[in-house]
Amino acid sequence: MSDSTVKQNQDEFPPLKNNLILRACRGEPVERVPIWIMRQAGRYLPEYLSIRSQNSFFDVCRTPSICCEVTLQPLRRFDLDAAIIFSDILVVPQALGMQVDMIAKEGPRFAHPINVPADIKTAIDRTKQASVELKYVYDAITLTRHALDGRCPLIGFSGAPWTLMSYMIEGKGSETHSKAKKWLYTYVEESHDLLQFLTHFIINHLVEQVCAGAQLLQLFESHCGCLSHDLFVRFSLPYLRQIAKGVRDMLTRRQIPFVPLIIFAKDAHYALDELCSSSFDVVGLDWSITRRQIRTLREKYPSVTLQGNLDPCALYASQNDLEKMIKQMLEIFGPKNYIANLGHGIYPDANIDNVKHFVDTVHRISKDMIKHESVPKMINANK
Ligand code: 1CP
Repeated sequence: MSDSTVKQNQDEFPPLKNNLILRACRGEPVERVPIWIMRQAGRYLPEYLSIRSQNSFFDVCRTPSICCEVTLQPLRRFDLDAAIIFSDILVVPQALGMQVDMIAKEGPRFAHPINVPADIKTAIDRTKQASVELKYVYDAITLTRHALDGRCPLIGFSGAPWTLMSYMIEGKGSETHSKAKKWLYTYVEESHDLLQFLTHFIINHLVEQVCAGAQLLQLFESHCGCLSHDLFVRFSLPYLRQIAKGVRDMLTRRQIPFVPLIIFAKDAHYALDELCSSSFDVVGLDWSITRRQIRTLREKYPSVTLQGNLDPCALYASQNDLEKMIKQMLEIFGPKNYIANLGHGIYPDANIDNVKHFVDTVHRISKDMIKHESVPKMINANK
């Protein structure tokens, strides 16, 4: 897409009616805390399951009209402050030529995972371009941005290099990721080469999503739980940083103003300092991060917006207990520089009434907190 076409497209989208989440990302005042839910479009919704009963997972991803419908489904039920485009992190290895299937009750499965570095040559085609191979994602984003009619911002996303590399080697989900970790100890140079290649592809994929209409970006580094701090610092963090800088530089060149970048590095409890000082606007925290850690981050990095981190299983609790947990969460994070979310994706058996209660309670309690916080200031101003 040429720079002038991009600019023209951006001007044609309907005006935004709810920019709470963008303000929270910039640290600006909000009247209530914005909330969205990781995996908010998906298997806990009967209307999603009904579409899935007639379409394969990747057909949903590849058909912009269905993709748009599925993205909007949770917004019809809940007062969410952002939509996230329906897609998957594994569309990237697919775009590079790897066959990935979604197996019912099992999850993703690669037909031919990479075992040794020599496999890379046949497994992935380095000439592939995101703008061509993943055009269906960008078409879905443009369609959805129009269909949203400015109701709330649309989030684009990608998997981060280490998470994608580990799937490409393991070929499916794994507890230990020991096959992929073996590469980090035995094929150090080849690992960096693959991570670097993925980094460039991901930067293009994220920038294309913004050009198509995405207003925020989230990077999922889901497989930090199997890394030591040392491995994280060597094989994940440098590429996360490159992506943040690369996306910003490329957007600046295309004259697109500020797009907030969210990093969600699951189980990276050992690297919160590095994440908060790595030029992402928002750091997503998983549900295992403790209240003490959150308080420390707030003191050390007051300008970083935090996102999270209710345990997805808290949605199984009674509404009374859920409300107590939400109140506690809002008190610890505080209502500013904060985006409420779960601390990982919602589970397929989540209680839908409780999801609604989660969203509405975050809005209600935070509105109250903010109103009462501003009273003393108003009294002062009147003096
Ligand atoms: O049968 C189905 O319908 C498949 C279920 C499903 C869904 C709804 C999968 C399979 N992916 C998705 C959509 C999806 N995946 C979204 C968009 C929807 C939304 O958020 O509303 C997003 C952002 C993802 C991201 C994703 N996919 C991640 C990162 C987040 C995380 O959970 O850490 C990961 C790791 C994946 C891989 C994946 N895709 C699907 C499954 C079951 C998995 C995990 C497999 C595993 O490793 O165990």
